[in-house]
Amino acid sequence: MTRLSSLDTLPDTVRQPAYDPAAHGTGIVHIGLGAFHKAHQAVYTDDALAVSGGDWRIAGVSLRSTEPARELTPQNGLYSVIERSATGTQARIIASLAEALCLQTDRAAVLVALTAPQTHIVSITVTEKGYGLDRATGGCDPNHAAIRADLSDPANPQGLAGLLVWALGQRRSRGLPPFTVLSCDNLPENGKLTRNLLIDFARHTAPDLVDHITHDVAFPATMVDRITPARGPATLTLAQELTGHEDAAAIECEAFRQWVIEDHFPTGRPAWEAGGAIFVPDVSPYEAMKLRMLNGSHSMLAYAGFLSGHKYVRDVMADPDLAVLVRRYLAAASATLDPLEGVDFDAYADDLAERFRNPHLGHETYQIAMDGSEKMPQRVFAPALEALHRGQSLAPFAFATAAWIRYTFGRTDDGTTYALRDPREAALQSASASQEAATALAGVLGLPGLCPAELRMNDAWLSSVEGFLSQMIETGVAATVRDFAG
Ligand code: CS2
Repeated sequence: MTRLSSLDTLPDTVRQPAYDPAAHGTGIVHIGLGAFHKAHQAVYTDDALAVSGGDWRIAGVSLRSTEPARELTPQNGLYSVIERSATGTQARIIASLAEALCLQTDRAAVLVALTAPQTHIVSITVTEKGYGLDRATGGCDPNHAAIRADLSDPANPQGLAGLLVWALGQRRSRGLPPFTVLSCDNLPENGKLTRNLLIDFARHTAPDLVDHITHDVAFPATMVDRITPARGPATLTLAQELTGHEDAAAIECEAFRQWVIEDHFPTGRPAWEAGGAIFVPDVSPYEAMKLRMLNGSHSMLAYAGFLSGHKYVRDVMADPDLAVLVRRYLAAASATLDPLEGVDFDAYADDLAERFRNPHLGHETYQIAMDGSEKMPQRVFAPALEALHRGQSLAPFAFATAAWIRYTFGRTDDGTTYALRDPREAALQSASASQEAATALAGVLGLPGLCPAELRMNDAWLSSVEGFLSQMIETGVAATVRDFAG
């Protein structure tokens, strides 16, 4: 079987790019060339190229892993997206990636791409922990490995903030307009957050750039959505079956996708609306809805589900008690949101439950459980605080928090041990080492920059979390789930 590398020999059943990739130049550098980018922004860009053309292909960059470039380069950037819904499976070939680079091994090419006159946008998916953000100050975290390295050697950047500030400085000194910075990670107000991060980093390394970044660089906010499980060997087999080619870069994801973007691109952008992207003046209500409802319930079901022995999200949804808790969480999270014109939160909740039930998606609870210390603040603590202010029940959020703290113990109900996979793994482990509810609760929630003080000081909140956690320790997570589901 030949390797995918051209569009010439694909079966008709596979959806192919409706444009000639070679006829379009590169206009975007994307940092964080993982499955999510390939399932989301690259697909929207593929649609935009087909409908409106333009020089908007993407130079994809991974900061550390050499794997994406190894997979994509021999395929001329082509790869299959296998879209899986309850009703069918469809392969689609994406041609919007012009090249795949790794900063470690293709440094010169990455720097050239970032400083090229034709680069108008730098988009980002480095996950929450990739930013090196100090949540307490909103600036950069000097203890983050890449921030630390780049603060001490800013001319040789390794991480996101260092790289972008360096490139913006180079462009300015060469008289080139800055690129637009488009964060596509699940962080609240991701545009503003990235802007503050770069301004703070520049304050330390290039104070003369602070004004420039503050006034001349655009950081539109976005809400991104597409459930994209980590790829397994079965994905590659499926890609072969569907396309008739070996495809080392294939990914699979749900059929649904959504992108809401603040329309602030001073030097232009692809016609992403061709793929269904929505442009709005203020993304924050959409972002809050997605982070609190989709991601919040995801985290809750991942911790409670993983600990009670459910490998996949679809298995959690097939457990009637957990399914009740997911619906309850969705309702509680939606009650913390202000009304959003044109959006029905109940219908959104129904759609989410349906998406979580997708029988063809092997989305592991262990994957979602990763990096809890980076996810809990915006997904669970923010709506919990809002519920407190509104006098609403704290129980669903307290339950999710107890499940996360219980997860930091590093063993499931049946005693199986696992790695936490969290950037604050060591701190979490020592905070919960006693495996005793009150101590673990105080230790974990007391970690700096994690849980808002107002919540941490609230007796109703603390006793609710402690109640659930004690029960999880004494009777097991599954029994606590059953009891809470009532
Ligand atoms: C998930 C998200 O892994 C996780 O934490 O909650 O990756 C989720 O699947 C996406 O945000 C969906 O758009």
